[in-house]
Amino acid sequence: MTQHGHTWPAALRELHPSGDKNEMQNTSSACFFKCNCGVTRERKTALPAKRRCRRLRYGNFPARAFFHLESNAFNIRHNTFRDFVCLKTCPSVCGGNFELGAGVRARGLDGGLTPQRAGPCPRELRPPRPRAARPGAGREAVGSAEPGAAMGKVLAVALVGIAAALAAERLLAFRNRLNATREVDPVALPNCRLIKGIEAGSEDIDILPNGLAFISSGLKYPGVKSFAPDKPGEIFLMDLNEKKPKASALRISRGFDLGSFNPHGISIYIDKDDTVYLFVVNHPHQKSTVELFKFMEDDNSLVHLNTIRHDLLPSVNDVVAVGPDSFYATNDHYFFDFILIFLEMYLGLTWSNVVYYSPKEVKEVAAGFYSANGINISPDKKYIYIADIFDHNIHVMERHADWNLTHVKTLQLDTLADNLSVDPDTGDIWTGCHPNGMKLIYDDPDNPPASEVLRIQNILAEQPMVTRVYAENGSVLQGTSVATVYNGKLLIGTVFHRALYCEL
Ligand SMILES: [Ca+2]
Ligand SMILES: [Ca+2]
Repeated sequence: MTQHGHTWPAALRELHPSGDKNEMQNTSSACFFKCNCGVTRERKTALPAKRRCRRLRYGNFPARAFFHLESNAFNIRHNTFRDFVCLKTCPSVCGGNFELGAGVRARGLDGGLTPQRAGPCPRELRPPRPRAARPGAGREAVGSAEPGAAMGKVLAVALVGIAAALAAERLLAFRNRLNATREVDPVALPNCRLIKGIEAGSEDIDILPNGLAFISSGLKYPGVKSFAPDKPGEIFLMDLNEKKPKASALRISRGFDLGSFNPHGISIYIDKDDTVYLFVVNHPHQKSTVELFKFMEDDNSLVHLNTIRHDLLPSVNDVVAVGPDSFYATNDHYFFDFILIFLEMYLGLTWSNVVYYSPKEVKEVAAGFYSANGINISPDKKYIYIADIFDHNIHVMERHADWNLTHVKTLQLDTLADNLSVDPDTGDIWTGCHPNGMKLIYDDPDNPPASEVLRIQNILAEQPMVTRVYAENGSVLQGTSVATVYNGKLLIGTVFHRALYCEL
């Protein structure tokens, strides 16, 4: 008798001698209490694992059998029958050769059987558990069948545990790098006002010795908010000699793709002939370039001279110019794609570096940073300062004649230092900082990223003096990235928010 090419089990053939398909399908539940199929020791003891039994077939009957722990019996399930057929031994190993005993419970069967609800076998008729039935053989056989599966489970649990522990440890380290729990204690400055016209960032600021300040604005950076996502970036100019200085956008010469202008870190270089060059880190179309401009003071414009791209400059954050066409640049990450940057940060990879660029030579000069960000040079040009924003510190590196750098010291802070400015008169380092980097990333309008400005005096001394000049919870200024001084005036810029002008 076949159905769909399979042989019906002997048990059902006995219950349904007619072999009527519909009749057999009416069997929703039956429990066979006696069977004696002469199961071999090895095969029987190999069965009690539920998963293993699931793969078994009831002879040629296309059913799935599994061991039912509660009833201590093997259940057989088949789509044709909507419920279980319950046997006290697994018939799949009997090849259908087993005896039906008394007490068959079934529903919808002919032959005087009482319809009953499906359920486990009656307790008194349950067979002993396989191990108890043949203690010696069972243990021996179980011992030979289970260690592999058990070892696999132990290994799986161990791997999951290790992965979970690693993920938790990385998450904790990630939160620590972002200073995720820090709240800022405010430090007020009395004579400050927001700079009109700057609403969508002032990520970096550099000031000429004559008091003209360049402000890069409109940065769109992966994972960071923008108040003007569709508007190209701009470079603002501000004359700090004026009584009430205003910021105005500089005109940029034709031939430069203004539509994709996405300015980030900047640096001024004054040549021997007093030509002023402005180096601007740019991210057109999610790439990194360094744009070289010449500043035309007469008509407040920038003439674009060159676009610098290089494989060693994949994710530039800031530059410090050291010649009319050469600079040091920080790569804040190895990647520039948001997901990959996030992974790089989350895993705590120290793949960020500093690169020296000149038309003749491009080379890595420092490496091993979590995220090298602001960079600047001492007034005597001997030292390069590098902020590792996620390591909460500033590295002092000695500059050599071949432009290589060697580490001198590291100043540890409790904040995420972004760009670095150097007071040309005193050599003090000023930095705009993110007290809590998590707020910068998550950008909750009710809990905005705060602002903090530090002044570092005598960084080469054994005990440099670090002063919190300004700190604020984000209600005025969100996400400070730069602070720079000129003649008793302080400009404070932000990654994507506004800018502050203060008189000290
Ligand atoms: Ca800079
Ligand atoms: Ca920066």
